[in-house]
Amino acid sequence: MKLHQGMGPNSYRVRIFLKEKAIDVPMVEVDFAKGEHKAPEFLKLNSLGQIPVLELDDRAIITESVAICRYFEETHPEPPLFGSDAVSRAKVEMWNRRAELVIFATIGNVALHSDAFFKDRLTQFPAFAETERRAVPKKWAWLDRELADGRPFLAGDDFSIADITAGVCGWLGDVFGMEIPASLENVKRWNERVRSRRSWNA
Ligand SMILES: N[C@@H](CCC(=O)N[C@@H](CS)C(=O)NCC(=O)O)C(=O)O
Repeated sequence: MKLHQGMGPNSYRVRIFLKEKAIDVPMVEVDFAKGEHKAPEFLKLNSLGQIPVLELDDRAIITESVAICRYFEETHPEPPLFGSDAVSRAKVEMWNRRAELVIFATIGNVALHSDAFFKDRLTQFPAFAETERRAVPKKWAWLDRELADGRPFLAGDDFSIADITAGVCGWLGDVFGMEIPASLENVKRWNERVRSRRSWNA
């Protein structure tokens, strides 16, 4: 088994997940700077030319960071990071989707539409990047209101993939100059909780 991974929030999500589960997987570093993710050999693994990619021993390929995490949840159920009963599983799914659709997508749009790295991948609209940049604090403020009930993690009492996704959004925001507003006490406490885990430096 090999995990093809490298820079960026999606590989980071999987590495954090593996560390939470204490699973050791051989890693292959894919170098964006050298264009390794668009090389013909790599496109055979993932036709979208993106990382991470999990290659199993029988050569089965799994792409999409959350699908890769789900595979490891099945093979290593403890500790559960996708919930442990009907309600908690649904809540984890709900919060992971919300983190991706509300926060990750907004920060991602800023990066996609303003960073030189993506200039050949899409037509960039700098004005859209600016609109999205201004929207980021409002997305965190929404999460702050959600966390005002005092729950420690996004989906409830237990740390989950949803916290990994949203935590990585905080990191991505730092990288692109969109720090979580310091006034948001609930998000600040949650973010510190996530960053203090041993998996954070994965
Ligand atoms: N939905 C995919 C997104 C994968 C993705 O966008 N990976 C980025 C790095 S974080 C990438 O490989 N970007 C290069 C490109 O899209 O050309 C996932 O969750 O794994």
